[in-house]
Amino acid sequence: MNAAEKITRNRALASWVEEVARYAKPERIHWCDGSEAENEHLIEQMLADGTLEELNQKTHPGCYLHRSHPSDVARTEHLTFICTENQADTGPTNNWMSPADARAKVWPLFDGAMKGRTLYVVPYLMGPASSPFSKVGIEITDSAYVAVNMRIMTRMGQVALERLGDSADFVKGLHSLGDLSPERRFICHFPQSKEIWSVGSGYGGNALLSKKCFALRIASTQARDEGWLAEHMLILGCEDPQGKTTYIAAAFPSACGKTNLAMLIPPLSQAGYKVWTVGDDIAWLRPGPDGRLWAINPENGFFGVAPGTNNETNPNAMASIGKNTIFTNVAVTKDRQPWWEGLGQAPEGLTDWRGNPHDASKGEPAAHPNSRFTAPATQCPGISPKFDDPQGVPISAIIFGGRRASLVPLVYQAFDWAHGVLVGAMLSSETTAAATGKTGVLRRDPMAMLPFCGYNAGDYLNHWLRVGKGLKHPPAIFNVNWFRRGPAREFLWPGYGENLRVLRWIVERAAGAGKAVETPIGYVPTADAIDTRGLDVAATTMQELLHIDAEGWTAETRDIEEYLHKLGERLPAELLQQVQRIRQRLLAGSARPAASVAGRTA
Ligand code: SAT
Ligand code: MN
Repeated sequence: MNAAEKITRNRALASWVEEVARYAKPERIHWCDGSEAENEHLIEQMLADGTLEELNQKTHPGCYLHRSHPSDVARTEHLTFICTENQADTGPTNNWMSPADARAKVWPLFDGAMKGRTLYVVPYLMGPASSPFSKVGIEITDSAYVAVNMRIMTRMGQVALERLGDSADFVKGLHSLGDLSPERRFICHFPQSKEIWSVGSGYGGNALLSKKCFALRIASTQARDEGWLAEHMLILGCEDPQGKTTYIAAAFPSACGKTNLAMLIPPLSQAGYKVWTVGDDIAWLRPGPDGRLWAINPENGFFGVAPGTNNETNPNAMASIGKNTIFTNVAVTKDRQPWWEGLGQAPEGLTDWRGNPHDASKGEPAAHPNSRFTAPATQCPGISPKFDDPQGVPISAIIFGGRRASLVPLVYQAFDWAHGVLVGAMLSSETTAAATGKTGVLRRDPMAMLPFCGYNAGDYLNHWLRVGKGLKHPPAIFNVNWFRRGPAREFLWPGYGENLRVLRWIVERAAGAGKAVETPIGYVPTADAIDTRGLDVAATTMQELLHIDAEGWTAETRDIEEYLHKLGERLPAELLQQVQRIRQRLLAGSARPAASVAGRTA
């Protein structure tokens, strides 16, 4: 019995662990305390059994490589279910399974699943240790790899058990690798009883149940019931040369540079500005007693995509992953350094993500396109001093963004919260080859929550409207598009660090200043509102980037209307009215300079 087990006088927890153990029949049970010694022991054990390989300890101290089963390399949305009694509560955007069917079909897969294995009890806390908004989860898993990843991604061990005390209020996550067969792979969520069952996968969001399963799918239903929002958003603080920091939350579908934005380093031309990272993936947002929206990052680490990460695109991510990081499915160099596409010319003697000598002539990447790093958030040089603040940070602006080659301008501001909810609901992105094999296919992804909202999408959008109505000082809402292209498919906007110039306009607008033109779709910066000094972007290109094409937008409103109808009967009528109002304005062809938005306070 170790210290963690000893402090558990929690009856609900102890009896659940016993019940699972009786059924899954592990060889032994280990209660994780989250200590350094325990971590070292687990790593040693995984080095011995081949689950982990050591990386170059001189260049990458404390870093290890894991290779997943080749059929288990990403989250599997089609095997992910929300289990509610009533299918309508799950809604049209989620896969549904009745709790009875889950019991009949999925529960038996845990029968004896842990034979010969260790059952790890992983207590974890989502949110800062002393925050009243943090929540406890317990993951039972038969994967030591999951246990050590959870130690990076969450506040894991003793700290969570202490917080839990003898309360029965925790999210129960049951995970087994099973036989890793996609035929017997399921990820089931029970919002009613706050349970998660995951079997047949050891990868990422399928197995680290704190992340998408708890902090988004289960938490979104808790947030609906308790009056807050659990969102797929980064959180950053933008500090100006006077030392004033404005906090922004931002939602992007995958492959839109979310991690890069969260860790942005201002270019030299923007000296005096600084971006602080509070979170890179998930935000829990609550109305505060002051009428503002306050955010915490429930996570404690980054589970980021490796390919494309380098010292140009994201130096802070590179610094974050220099030590104490677990790499999954990356390639390795001859001297055992992690390697992926985007780090320059492939060196001689690479080993690919499957562990085979890399043959560059085949044209296949050496690292898996979804290869990942798991790194402690505190290793990020730009980590916010408010990262551990129990109250979180006050959010002045919310950004939605997608990858759109045309139509959607570089940035625009919603007229008000309700219009902003529509802007979020309209979020869409063109797929990249890496993700789907098809490029340029438009995928609608409301609030970037399509695979992560744990309940009916119509109810969800209603809940957003309701939360806004209760805020005396709602954040201003914006849409950005870093990915507009010119006639030769070239990007019109340089992106990366230069996105700070757009953030500056957003910060100004959120404070009730900043110059804008009122267009039918929202407020767009005036030609001179975004600082382009020192930037190699022609005035005509800026015009193009900020232009609103009435015809194209009219077609877009029809498309979005059609999409919203697919979200079913529970869709708020208010959003359809919003779309119609935009179309009327487009037809009337209005475009006039706007004063700053009344009533916004910083
Ligand atoms: O695998 S995760 O769900 O954690 C990351 C992602 O796919 O977005
Ligand atoms: Mn994500």
